[in-house]
Amino acid sequence: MANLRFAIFGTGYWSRFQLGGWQELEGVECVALYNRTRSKAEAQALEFEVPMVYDDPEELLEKEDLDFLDIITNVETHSQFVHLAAAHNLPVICQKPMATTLQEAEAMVRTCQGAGVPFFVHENWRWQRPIRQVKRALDGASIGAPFRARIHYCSSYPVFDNQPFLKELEQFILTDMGTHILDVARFLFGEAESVYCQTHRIHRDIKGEDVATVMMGMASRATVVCEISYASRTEFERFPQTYITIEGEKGAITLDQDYVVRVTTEEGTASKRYRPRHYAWAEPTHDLIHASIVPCNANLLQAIRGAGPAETTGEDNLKTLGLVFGAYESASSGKVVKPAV
Ligand code: 89Y
Repeated sequence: MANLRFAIFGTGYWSRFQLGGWQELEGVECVALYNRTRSKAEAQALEFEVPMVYDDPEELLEKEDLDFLDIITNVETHSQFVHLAAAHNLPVICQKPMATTLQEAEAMVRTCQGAGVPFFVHENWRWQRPIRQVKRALDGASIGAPFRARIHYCSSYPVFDNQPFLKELEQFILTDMGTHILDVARFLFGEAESVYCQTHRIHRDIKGEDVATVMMGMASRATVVCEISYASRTEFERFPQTYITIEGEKGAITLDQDYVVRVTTEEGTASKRYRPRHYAWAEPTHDLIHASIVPCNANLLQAIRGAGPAETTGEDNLKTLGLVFGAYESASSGKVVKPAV
């Protein structure tokens, strides 16, 4: 089978990890990079042996024969480039968050549906090895139906050092990390029926909120609380680990510090550590996140090949954004709201 050929738009902070992730997979090759500042694309092309570089997205799409497009630009340009891909009948992947507003995201999904163009969101958090194991344990049903869960992602990691643009976002932690954490909630517990949220801004030098607490009533009747923060001093700093506690009718599952998953039933507790793999292109401090790019890309690739479904289609990710924007609505009104999608 011939390799699937794709191009990347955007060669900033994240794209080198995305490129590393793609190079772990068989049957797919990046043939071109676009970036507004050409020199950045050239440097990355050299490092990852990508043959062509462009500073004009239209020119790239005219000259290259592609099977799909991977958009890794900043969020403000996602919509423009997804519409461009749809106009070229090109299957398209875009980074989270899909868009800056729900309306913009809905238009992106609608346009791709109308054009018959497959559209995916690169939502990798749910592909982290320990989180997949929590899902397997939950599906194994030994703990019975879950009635309450807590998903906890809180640290004082200096996130703005690597990604200074995050300081400028009027809506920060729910768009940056809420997209991931609320998506994990949907992955594990299904859809929500109600959302209540409170936020805080603790860092003085940023525009948006850096702490959010979201409580959801799920269609399954379970209660799920998500705690998200980059302003929480902890005894053991474990960025970027997510901790999870699930209480079920017959037992409990926890994902604790250092990737340990514990399943407790009346028979006792079974525990095992699910460390992420380290890839040569990944930053060791970010192994958990970077390693999850590989199965996420593999899942999207199988869908692009028509060999199976993708978990994080644009349509599916709208529901995650419905929770994110529902949470903002609740935080500003002080009321319990329905998910915005
Ligand atoms: O941008 C965020 C992401 O997707 O994972 C962690 C991060 O880099 C900082 O919050």
